[in-house]
Amino acid sequence: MAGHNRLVLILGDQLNPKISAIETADKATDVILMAEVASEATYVAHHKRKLAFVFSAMRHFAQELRQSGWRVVYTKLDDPQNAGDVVSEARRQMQMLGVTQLVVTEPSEYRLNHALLESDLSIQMVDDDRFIATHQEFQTWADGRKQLRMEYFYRDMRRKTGLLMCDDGPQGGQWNFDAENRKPAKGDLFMPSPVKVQPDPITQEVLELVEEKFAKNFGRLDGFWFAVTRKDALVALEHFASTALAGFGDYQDAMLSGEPFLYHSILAQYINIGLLTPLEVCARVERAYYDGAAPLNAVEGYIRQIIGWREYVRGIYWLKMPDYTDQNFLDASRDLPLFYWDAQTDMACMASAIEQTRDEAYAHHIQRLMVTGNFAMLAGVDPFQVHEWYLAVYADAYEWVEAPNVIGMSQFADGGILGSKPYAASGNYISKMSDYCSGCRYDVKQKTGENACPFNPLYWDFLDRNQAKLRGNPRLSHVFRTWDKMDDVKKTEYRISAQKFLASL
Ligand code: FAD
Ligand code: DLZ
Ligand code: SF4
Repeated sequence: MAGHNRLVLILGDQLNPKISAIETADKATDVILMAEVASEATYVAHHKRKLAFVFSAMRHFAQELRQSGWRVVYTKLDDPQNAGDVVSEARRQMQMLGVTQLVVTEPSEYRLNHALLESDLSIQMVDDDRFIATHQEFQTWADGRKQLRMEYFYRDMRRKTGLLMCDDGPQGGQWNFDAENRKPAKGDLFMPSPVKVQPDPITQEVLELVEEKFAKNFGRLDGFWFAVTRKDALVALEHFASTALAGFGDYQDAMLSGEPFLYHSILAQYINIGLLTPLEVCARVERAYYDGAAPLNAVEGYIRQIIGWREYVRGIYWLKMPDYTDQNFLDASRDLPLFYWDAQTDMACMASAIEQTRDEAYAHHIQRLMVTGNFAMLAGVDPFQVHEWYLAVYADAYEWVEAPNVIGMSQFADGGILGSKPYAASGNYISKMSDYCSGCRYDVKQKTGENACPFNPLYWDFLDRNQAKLRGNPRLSHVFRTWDKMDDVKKTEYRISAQKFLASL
């Protein structure tokens, strides 16, 4: 096939018409390659909904590219000629087209980035300019700092983007309004719901493919409602900005039974595969503040999650890979309990978060951090197994964002690179921020014994077990003081209750 200069590879999380690889390409001479490949579909046992979401969004994106005049080669998962992995499929297509040069926007995960760079293909890898900070900028920011803390990085990102900035500094005179956030929610609140899209024939075909080829994977496909095009993802953004954003700050950390979404945006899966860009999301949210449609605490809090946390975790990932996912600072070695897959546990908070994860491929931040994540850390589960679970079960999960959140923030397995102390909490925190405890067989007020909330003895047992590594942490000095003041009988009761519970897992 003479006349084609280069093959432009577009990966499943690069579905934006302005992605840098496409910006460097020429419609007249270059061909775009998109491929559904077994290696990407199986490097962890992804949730069925995540697979269907990615494949359907890829197929829709290929159709849009063709409609706008690009020549697109698209390999479906069940194509008998499919080479099975990204590098081999690119090589096969390059040979068929007689093309010697491959162009790709840098893959977001180390694994694939490395596989492409180590391959025998002639590759032009271009920066992913969807992110606000370049690798070099993050490296420069991190160089020479004793501690990497998100808050200071975030301020630089505010200055760089100009979001919520006025001539004399940050809007409202403060960088961060979290003191006004984090209220518990009541069941009778008005509850916005995300926009739900009816599957079209392309999505239907993909749903059947996933049901057939990934029947044993975790998760439910029925009721699939994710947007799979940029157009519908923009509708979802608009809907969030006009219905839920105003309550985002107040109820950011709240949890309610039967309410999986609360005032969250449910946009991460769209942002992470390119249907929306982080900056356009922030610009829309900022407009809501200037229009008087949402208060500053909500808007600043939301923008911080994206230009602060999202960029910061990506920076840490690329700074610390390839070793980051093997970190195990607390030497935790327990196997992930089976109930992370079947939700068969009497702990109402855990059952609720896991059932919702199975049904929606979604749980919000506090469920991920303070329920399933907190439990795994307190119980001493092997952080790599926890990491693989999170990478598999959420529709928005890609290693560059998942691993720092799991290994660093939630399991403290990096020993404090990402966060300054472990997010460990007893049942009291969950009771304060949710209504789960009223429907639980355990009693959150009981500290030890058969009916005590398991988070209570596990919390103290965790601190006791890990004293040698955690005692020196200044942010934990007050909890160790409380532990030290406890009499030996009480301490033994905590230890025995925790051991009995762990033995029952
Ligand atoms: P909202 O609550 O509406 O937040 C707005 C946006 O901010 C999100 O869409 C996301 O883009 C960004 N954001 C918020 N918090 C974070 C954060 N800590 N890190 C990076 N971005 C953030 N996020 C992922 O995108 N993929 C993951 O695989 C992932 N795994 C996580 C694992 C654990 C243990 C924890 C504690 C957090 C994880 N997060 C992950 C971060 C966060 O929980 C999700 O981004 C969020 O729940 C997605 O839902 P939402 O779009 O409704 O977010
Ligand atoms: C997540 C995913 C899945 C399930 N399948 C594919 C695929 O078949 N083809 C593809 O190009 N991308 C897929 N993706 C997204 C990739 O895993 C993602 O682009 C890389 O992990 C980024 O390094
Ligand atoms: Fe969870 Fe404990 Fe409350 Fe039960 S009592 S819902 S286990 S925090």
